[in-house]
Amino acid sequence: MASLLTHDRAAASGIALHVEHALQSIPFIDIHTHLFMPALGRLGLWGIDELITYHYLEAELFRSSTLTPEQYFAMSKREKADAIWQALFVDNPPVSESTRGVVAVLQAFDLPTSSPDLREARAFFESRQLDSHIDHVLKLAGISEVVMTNDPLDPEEAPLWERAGADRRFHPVLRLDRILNKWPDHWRVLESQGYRVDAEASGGAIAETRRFLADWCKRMKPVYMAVSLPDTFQFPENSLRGRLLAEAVLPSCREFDLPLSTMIGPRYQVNPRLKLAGDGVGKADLRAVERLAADYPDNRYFISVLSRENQHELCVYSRKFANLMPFGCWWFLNNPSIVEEITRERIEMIGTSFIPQHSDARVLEQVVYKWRNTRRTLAPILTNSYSLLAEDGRAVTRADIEQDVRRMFRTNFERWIRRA
Ligand code: RAT
Ligand code: ZN
Repeated sequence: MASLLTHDRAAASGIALHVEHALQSIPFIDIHTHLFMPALGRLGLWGIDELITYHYLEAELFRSSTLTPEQYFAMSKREKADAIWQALFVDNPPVSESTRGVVAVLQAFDLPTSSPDLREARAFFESRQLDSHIDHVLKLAGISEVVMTNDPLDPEEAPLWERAGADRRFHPVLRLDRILNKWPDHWRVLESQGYRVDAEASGGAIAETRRFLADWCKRMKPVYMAVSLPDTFQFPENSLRGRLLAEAVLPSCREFDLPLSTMIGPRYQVNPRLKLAGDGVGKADLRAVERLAADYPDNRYFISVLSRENQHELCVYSRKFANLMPFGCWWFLNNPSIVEEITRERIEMIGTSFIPQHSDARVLEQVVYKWRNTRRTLAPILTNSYSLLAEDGRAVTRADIEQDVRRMFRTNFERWIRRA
């Protein structure tokens, strides 16, 4: 009854309309994706076969098909897409979040959503020119720019940065997973680029790693540095990762005035047969975040945690440490029911001082459905917050609502990267 009343009052006072208008008219910044600017060539994925073979859908395939992962991964991209289309879109109605997303993309481009094969969709995407297609997709998604994930130790990507210029639609990010999580497999790549490092990251290797980070900051001009960390992550820690983080990465972030994005919680490769789709999730010990925030007050952190069970704790830590910026409902959390729960909790505990969502898109057109879903889930949550506030005695104006939406989806990010 109470919520119905709140809803009616919201409608009557125009709150719902103002919220809807703000969400639709303010262009958002997508602060974490796996998309690439065209200057980085074939790294950027787009089109129907990539959309259908997204690893979120690959994980679902084996639940509705008798194909084994080995049979599937031996197929060509087109055969894979056909197999997934058949199992998840033809044989079954596509009701899961990731399958429904594909349907929303097809609809956005006026393509058939229930055809027996992908012929028409393939012809459509083949007819698109990438550069103008990107502009069109960003417009459809209501975003002005996206943030990339750029790995200086990726042998395919690194050489492309020698000549890649800036693109106002795509911001670079220096991703550190190979350095921090897989040093033993990758230190030789640093060595081959002329840095005097060794397997133990001993002695001068820390200073050389800082020199490596500095060179890449100058080359790439990243808006932040980033790393994904396992559910078992501990800090401080007398380990390779612990030392590299404390002695190389955090000082470099301070030197270049860059935030560090820490994404904590995957259990890597719980099922290696599924390759990219084989990671799981575990509850992390957020005392590590407490130490990062408390012991390094001059560092700023974007922070996302993958486990649903860690969300409340992250809000509490954010109330204690203003150098933490919670962001996104990441990966397995990006479902309306969970996004709703997390976002309500965050608003109740830290107001609008967080970034509600990022897309994590790996395929260009995914931003269309992911941002549409975010707006759809956020509208009633914000409306409800303002209605409660009005009931308690403070009416909000359209300008207030616009300021909040702009703050959450633009300025919190721009301030953190020192652009506002
Ligand atoms: O959501 C994803 O696509 C994951 O595979 C990860 O890439 C994650 O987003 C990450 O950035 O590590
Ligand atoms: Zn990601």
